[in-house]
Formats: sequence, structure tokens, C-alpha cells
Amino acid sequence: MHAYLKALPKCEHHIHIEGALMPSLLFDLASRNNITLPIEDVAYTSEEALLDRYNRFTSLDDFLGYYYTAMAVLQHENDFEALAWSYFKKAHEDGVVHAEVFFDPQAHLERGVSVATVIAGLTAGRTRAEKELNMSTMLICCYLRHLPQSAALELFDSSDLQAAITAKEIDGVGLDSSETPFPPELFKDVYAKSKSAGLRLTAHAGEEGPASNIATSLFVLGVERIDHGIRLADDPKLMMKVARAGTMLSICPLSNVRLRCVKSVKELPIPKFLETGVKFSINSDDPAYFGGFILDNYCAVHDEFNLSPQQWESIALAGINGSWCSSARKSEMLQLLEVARKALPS
Ligand code: ES4
Ligand code: ZN
Repeated sequence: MHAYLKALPKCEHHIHIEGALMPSLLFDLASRNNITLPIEDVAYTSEEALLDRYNRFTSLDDFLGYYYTAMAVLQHENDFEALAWSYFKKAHEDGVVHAEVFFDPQAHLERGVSVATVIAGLTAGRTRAEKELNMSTMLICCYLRHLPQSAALELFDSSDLQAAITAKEIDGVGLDSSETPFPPELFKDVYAKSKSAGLRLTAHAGEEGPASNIATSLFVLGVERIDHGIRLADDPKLMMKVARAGTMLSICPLSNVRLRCVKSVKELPIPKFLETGVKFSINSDDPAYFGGFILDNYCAVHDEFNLSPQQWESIALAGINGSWCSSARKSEMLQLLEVARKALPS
């Protein structure tokens, strides 16, 4: 089944490009860019020590500390291109045919790296992936919820972001970082502006926070997709509503385990979502930090729930239909799905 899962044409909708920064590239860029990582933290003494620390996150905030610290090594356009390319190469090996990639411009702006630099590097990586790997890719700009909405509005209004929107280098916006203290409704205005600019909308909700954050993301922010959303199962009425509307969740199993949102993959409401007809895709979130890329996440779900090939096909199909690419690209991916189905040993 693992070979079948690898061969399935997969769409990734929940990958933070900064979360794909493997310790090897992190140390490499630190030395190239003369960046000193915090010497008081023994985790930064070697790749093994760092990976070991990544294995022991106590919460979303504990992880976010490492995630924001590591970004210090990303300084130049080339660094962002190298990071994006390293992710696309690995995703391609895992059978990803379409990737919608998050990035956190505010976390780079704070360090004096311009939005134009970040987007130029990521766009170069995408161009290469589309040409050399035949992957379709999109870019989703995330607002950081631990910063005030005024900062998100400032980013939205900046000439760099406006230029990227005009150049169609950005396809949508998301909302990430620490969820519990910063509910979705705080970002109502910047979401309304983003929608008016023709951007697609999604938001992290129901990861560490309650199901009510899923409802406010849908009905106050007007998102068409929910990132994580595992707490949806706590509210059966809302779950039925989401199922009927066909709204897709982008679920990240290994992330949820590593950040202690659930004790194990077994606790994830995946069978319930399948039963109720809630659409979802399976994703890696921050693969450098959570012990696996997308295929590892597919395999972890299979090992726990032993899904049938038909169920896997329905998950891959939901991922294609829930993507933000053109219908022409969706048709190509549906054909690839048909090829994978025919190759399935009966
Ligand atoms: C994130 Cl796992 C997760 N949750 C919220 N915000 C994030 N940013 C990067 N990874
Ligand atoms: Zn995420």
C-alpha cells in the first residue's frame, strides 16, 4: 500500500515553506550567511541534537520558537530559492503533482528582509519546479495572528505585496501562528480587503483552538478552506454543515502528534470525517520539524486506519477538487488519478 500511496497523484495544501528548512540546510545557510544561532540553546550544537529537540516539542508555541529562530538564516533571494527548490524536489519524489505553499512575510520583514526578496526567491523556486518537475504550484501569504491586525493591514497595503498581487505571484491568504489567544475575528478587515483584491481565503483553525474558531473563520472571515480543523469533530452540527458545504480541511497528522494536539494518529477524527463526508487533504505542515514529508503523513494514516484503495482515491480526489488551480489543471490531475487507479494490484 505504501507504494500505491506514493504513486497516487497528491496535492499538498498545507506546507509552510519556512517549515521545510531541514537542519542540514539551516546549518549550511547559517555558515554561508555568517549567522550565529543561539549559543545558549544546546539544541543548536549539531543536526542530531536539533532533530532530537524537534522530537520533543511540548506545544505549538514551543515549536514556533524554533521555527522563528531558524528563519534568521534566510537572508537573500537565493536562500529562499534554495529552500523552495529543496521542498519541491522532495515533494516530487513523494508523488506531489500540485503544491499550494504558505509563507510568512511578516516574520521576514521583522528581520529586515523585504517581501520583494522573499517572493522573488520563492517564485524562482516555483518556476524551476514547474519546468523541471512538471508540478503546478501556488503561493499563499499568511498573516501572523500573534501580531495585531494593523500589522497585517500594513503588509497588505505595502507596495511589495500589492506588486506581487498585481503580478499574480500570490494566489491567496492564510492565518497562522499561535491560535488560542488570537481568534480569527480579529482579522476580519484584512480578510475583507484580501478578498476584494481577488485573493483566495483560508485560515488555520481548530488546531489547538476550539471548533468555534472554525465557525468564525467560515462565517466571519469568509474562508473557503480550513487548515487543520481537527476540532471540527467536537461540534457535530458544524461538522454536518461543513460536510454539506463541501469545505475542505487540510489535515496534518504528524504535526498534530508532534505538537500534542492529539496523543497519536489514532485520535484523529479521520474515520468520522470519512463517514460524515467531510472533505479533507493530508499534508506535512512543517516537514523539517515534524518527522516527515507528505508521504510519511499518508503512510502514518494508512498504518493506523488501514483505509481501502477506494477511500484513498476519494481523499486524493477531494484534494484535486479542493485545489485552487485552474479546471484545466484539475482535469490533468484527474487523468493521473485514473492512471494510478488502473495500476492498483487487485
Ligand atoms: C504552524 Cl503547525 C502551525 N500552526 C500554526 N502556525 C504555524 N506556522 C507554521 N507552522
Ligand atoms: Zn500550518
